[in-house]
Amino acid sequence: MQDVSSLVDQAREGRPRAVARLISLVEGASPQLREVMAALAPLTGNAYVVGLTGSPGVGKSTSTSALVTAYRKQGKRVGVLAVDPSSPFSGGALLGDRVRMSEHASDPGVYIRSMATRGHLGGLARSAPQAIRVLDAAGCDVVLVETVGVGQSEVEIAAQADTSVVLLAPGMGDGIQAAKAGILEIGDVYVVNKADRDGADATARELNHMLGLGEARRPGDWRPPIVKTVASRAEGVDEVVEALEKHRAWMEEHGVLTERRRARAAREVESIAMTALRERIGDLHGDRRLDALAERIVAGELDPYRAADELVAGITKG
Ligand SMILES: Nc1nc2c(ncn2[C@@H]2O[C@H](COP(=O)(O)OP(=O)(O)O)[C@@H](O)[C@H]2O)c(=O)[nH]1
Ligand SMILES: [Mg+2]
Repeated sequence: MQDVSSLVDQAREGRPRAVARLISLVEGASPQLREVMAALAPLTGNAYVVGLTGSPGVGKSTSTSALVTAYRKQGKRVGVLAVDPSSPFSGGALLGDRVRMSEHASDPGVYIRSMATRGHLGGLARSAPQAIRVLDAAGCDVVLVETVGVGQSEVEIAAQADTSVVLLAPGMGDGIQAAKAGILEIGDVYVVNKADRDGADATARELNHMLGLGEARRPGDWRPPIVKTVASRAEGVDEVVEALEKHRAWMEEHGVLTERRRARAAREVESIAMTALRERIGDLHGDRRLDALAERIVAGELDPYRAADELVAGITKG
């Protein structure tokens, strides 16, 4: 067992090993999870969390790396969480990410963490916010979360950000894919990357059209901008940073940032509580209380709804 408070102190001093250790503790079902979360709580709420999502190969890691450079120029401390459910732990995508992030590897103002999974997305969706909290508590001003935006859980992870950036690239059939995965609903900023390739303008136009279709905006509503970039040459990245700053300012002005964080926290509590309840109810299989209720139903003394009420009341009393 490790001393959590000294780990937290070290993480706040910017020691990468302490940050890594804390993330490992909150990732798994560590017995120290609760202690870590309690220690982190008062230290969080400062980091601006930006999610980057899009199909594999669209340029998320390249863009993330370019954004890190841009934020470092502003003197900000940056955390990067690369969540890649599509690749096994030692697989190609994360390895590629590491190469694309390698220029930041020796920068003490940057902390980079990959989270991979072998098909356990639900768990990742649950542990990503805890990892974000560790980076926040460790003093990161900005946390960039890269996820592949192809499925519901990935979109869930992306939705844990304050601002969601959706990336597309020309000629990847992205428009249709994006609509399918529902990422057209979550984008606050859209990036058409690989603008050095043919079709970037057409992709931007198509996207603009698709975004406009569902439009029922009132004055003062946020209209997601579309920014064209060549991430591999860092072109357009300053415009992305500018769009992020505008979105953040808009959220603060309209109380949206607090509202989003509150909604996120509520979902998180709900999910933890539901898991706890499900575990307790799971424990009831073969439980005498359940058997007794079942007998009374069979005997016509009780209906199943009343029985369920009694059961839930019994469980929540502890
Ligand atoms: N031509 C071109 N290639 C790019 C651009 N951005 C990234 N790439 C390349 O696209 C490939 C996938 O990039 P990566 O950042 O790993 O995509 P990810 O899977 O979304 O993280 C890499 O070979 C990058 O070098 C760009 O703006 N233009
Ligand atoms: Mg990547």
